[in-house]
Amino acid sequence: MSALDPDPGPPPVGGEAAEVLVTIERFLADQQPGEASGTLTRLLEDIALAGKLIASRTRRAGLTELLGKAGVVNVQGEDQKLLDVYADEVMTSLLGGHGRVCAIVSEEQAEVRVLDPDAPYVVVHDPMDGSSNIDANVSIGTIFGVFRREDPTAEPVQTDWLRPGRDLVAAGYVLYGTSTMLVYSVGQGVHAFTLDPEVGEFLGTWTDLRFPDDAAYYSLNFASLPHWDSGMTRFVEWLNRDDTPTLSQRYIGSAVADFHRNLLHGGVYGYPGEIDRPEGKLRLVYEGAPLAFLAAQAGGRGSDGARDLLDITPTDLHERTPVFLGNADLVDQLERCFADGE
Ligand code: AHM
Ligand code: MG
Repeated sequence: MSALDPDPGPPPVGGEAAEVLVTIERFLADQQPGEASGTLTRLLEDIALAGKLIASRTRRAGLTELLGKAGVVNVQGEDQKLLDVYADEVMTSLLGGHGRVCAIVSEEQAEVRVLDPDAPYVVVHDPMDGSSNIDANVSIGTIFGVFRREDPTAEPVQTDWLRPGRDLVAAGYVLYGTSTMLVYSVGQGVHAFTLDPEVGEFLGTWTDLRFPDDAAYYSLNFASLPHWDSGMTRFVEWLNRDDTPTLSQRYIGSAVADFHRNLLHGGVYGYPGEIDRPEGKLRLVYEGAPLAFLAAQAGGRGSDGARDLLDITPTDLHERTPVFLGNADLVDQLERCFADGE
């Protein structure tokens, strides 16, 4: 798609094609005309700009020796790739200094960074999700969530960022795939924009995305099957209960990309807890909660297997949780499979 050829093609089953050619900036402004200061709109525009910069660097990664490791280990004990570091720096530098973002929580930083103590919003983000896929030229993404502080005049406190996903006022992701797409919600449906590299703008592609009723995929890393407990085993049996399964299996290993495909085609993504690692791998604050917010806005759900991910109040910035995201009926079924063993 380009600005000169604005037809985004047939919409996914659960969405509508954007009716007019619109930039993300114009769409945001039109969508929230009542927002007194426009601060949240500006903040989301800053994230869109960060997405463009990261997309540009991602496209040239193989040429600029950005592939490979930065030589440091992040707070999760994982190798940081150079693109992780770059994406983290871009997000921080674009979000700070405008009086909009009080504090930022990042997968790549051990501590919360207070940018502007008097500002009204807190941003949580995974600047480069799926980074183990970078070397192989596989889709990766930036996940973000936005909280509004209850009292911006007060000193920033832990409860400004250790909050349940239900308190998010916005969430989204930028997916660096075959094209770059920004998908977001401010609590009024889920909208998707595609970066036109020729004009450098995110252009409206689909509005009001909804998980289609007939799900196509489930996304699980079956290498971990021996480590899953009986609830997961029951769910896998249920998924494959017929001779002719209705769902096909797809697993990219970039949560944001797996989520995006399942949002368009219907399905469920899961990173379960394991017997020796019941907390799983993914992080609640900047992976599970923002994606669960989007899932709910698209008619789906997020769960840790027993609780709605949006209802969990984190006690630690980097808290891990089992994560299941997708069509509501599939997530409901998964919870039943876990509950059956209790
Ligand atoms: P990351 O944030 O360090 O990239 O880790 C999270 C990623 C998810 O995007 C993905 O679903 C998962 O880790 C893949 O893990 P595994 O290789 O164990 O299946
Ligand atoms: Mg991640």
